[in-house]
Amino acid sequence: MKLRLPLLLILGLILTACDQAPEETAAEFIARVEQEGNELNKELSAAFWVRNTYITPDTAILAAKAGERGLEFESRVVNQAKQYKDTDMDPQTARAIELMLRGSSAPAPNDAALRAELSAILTDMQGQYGAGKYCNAAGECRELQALEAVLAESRDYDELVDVWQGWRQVSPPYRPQYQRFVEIANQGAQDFGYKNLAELWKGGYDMDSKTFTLEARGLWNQVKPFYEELHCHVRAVLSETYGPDKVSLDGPIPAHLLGNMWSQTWDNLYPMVEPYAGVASLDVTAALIEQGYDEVRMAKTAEGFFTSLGLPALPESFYQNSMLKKPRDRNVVCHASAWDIDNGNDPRIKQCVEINEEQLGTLHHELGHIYYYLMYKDQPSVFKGGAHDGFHEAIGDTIQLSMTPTYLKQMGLVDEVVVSHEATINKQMKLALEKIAFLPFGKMIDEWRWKVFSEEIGPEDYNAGWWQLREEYQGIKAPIERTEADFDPGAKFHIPGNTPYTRYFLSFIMQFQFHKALCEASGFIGPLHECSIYNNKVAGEKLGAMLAMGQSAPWPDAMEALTGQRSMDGSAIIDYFAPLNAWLKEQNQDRSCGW
Ligand code: X8Z
Ligand code: ZN
Repeated sequence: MKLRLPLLLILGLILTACDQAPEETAAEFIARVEQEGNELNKELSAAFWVRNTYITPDTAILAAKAGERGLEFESRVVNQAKQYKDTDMDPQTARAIELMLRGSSAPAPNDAALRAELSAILTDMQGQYGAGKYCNAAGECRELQALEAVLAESRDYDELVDVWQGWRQVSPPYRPQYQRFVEIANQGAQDFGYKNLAELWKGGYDMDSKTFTLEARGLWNQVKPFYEELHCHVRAVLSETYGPDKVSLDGPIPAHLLGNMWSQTWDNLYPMVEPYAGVASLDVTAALIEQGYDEVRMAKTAEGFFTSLGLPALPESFYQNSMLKKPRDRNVVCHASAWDIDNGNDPRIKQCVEINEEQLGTLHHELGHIYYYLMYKDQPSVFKGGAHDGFHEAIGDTIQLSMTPTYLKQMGLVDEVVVSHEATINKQMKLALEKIAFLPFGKMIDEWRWKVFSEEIGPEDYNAGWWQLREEYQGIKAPIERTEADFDPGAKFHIPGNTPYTRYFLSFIMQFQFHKALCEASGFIGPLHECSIYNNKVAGEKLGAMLAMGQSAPWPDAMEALTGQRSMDGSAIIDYFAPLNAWLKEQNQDRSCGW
């Protein structure tokens, strides 16, 4: 009896302690996470950078271990941040807590063994993709970029089939790992309080996930009719080229004929579909080669656009520490990426640069990420990030919209600027094959993943579910029979890499809004496809100010700062392409479109 009272008292005290406010204030908690996070980040980026630029079993061990520590940190931070939810905080602190609660694209489960497994799976899948090669019947082995070049240039139907299916042999080995990844990452999402990983991913846009789903669908519906016109015309040209037995005029297009490994952009078909043959040559690749450009000069050319806007020069370390050239003697992850190492002090890109126009474009894309890092460098870590992930993807692409014939002439990359209706249609066709063709692809990848994460598509239907969406959105089909022994989604970088993809869909819409706003700020009057903001400091200041906000405020604030609008809107991209849209409608007049 004597013992009981004190025991109850102690229990009572413990219970009261748990009821009380957390020991740290939210602001103290955020400051501690900032410091711990910065330390950890340095170590993790070192491990991941080395892994990505040197794929070996040893670097897999180091990266997986580092990833595990990152997940442990994330788990701790999110679970602690939960205590502050719905408590009284100043707006900045509340924003910081809200961002912490979002978790990452592969959220950490509470269970340590699961975290270790998750990290190991992701490291391994990425390595397998990065080291992927296809050896054909003749015993000739090629890596992804060489295979992509065949898709881009060859017009030999059977050779294209061979290379298309050959690359897709990379992914079946990790199909079981992907399935396990889905299980574990869903557990992580649930441990953070989400229904599944799809809900977590859709929760990153300052609105509830249902509203976001509708928002994205609305944007797609805005641009879909234009895509259907482009599809109709390209299909007709392909049918003429390969014959109606290979490309039928009322069905989906065989995926391997579109000039790209994933049929995501079709600009490599430009020579085949050029509306007015020979009017205004746009062959930038030839000029780059002729003038002896190398990787560094290509990067400096891209940097030159950003500095012309009044943005800072890249630090010297950028050129020392980036990987701009594919090493000859080891496996690396060639898919281009930008890295914010050491809090904006050591930004780098990793890209297997080849001397051509597409890669020059990608360099601008990557530098868009780098300039975001540089501009939000002084924000606390929790606010370092794009206003949303689509903003981060849109910056470099926005700049590319200013690479008009006039700009290219100034750079000595085209000979003459032809001003005529025909030249405009040609130029717009080339750009639409990149930007409009991409839209349904940008949309369908995460349609697939959202369904996989919510278990609407089960592991036994991964491939069938994929091709159903490929047909529904893009109007394309596999050139040969596919079965569940294949894992075609896994042959696209962002699936084993677990990078969310809706960001690119949003970016391709928003970059035209950004371009329009920056052109207006620069004082440009005229059709937007003729506007270049090169050298314009007013536009540069406006862009820089938006970048410097990072993710410190909900994205509509950043959108408003740049464009005056508070929403994403497809009318800018549609307006931009008005001349081509009219031209396509005329071409398609007597055709039956759709699939
Ligand atoms: O992955 C990228 C960038 C790196 S963030 C090179 N992009 C997407 C892709 O290649 O699939 C840029 C556009 C779409
Ligand atoms: Zn990017």
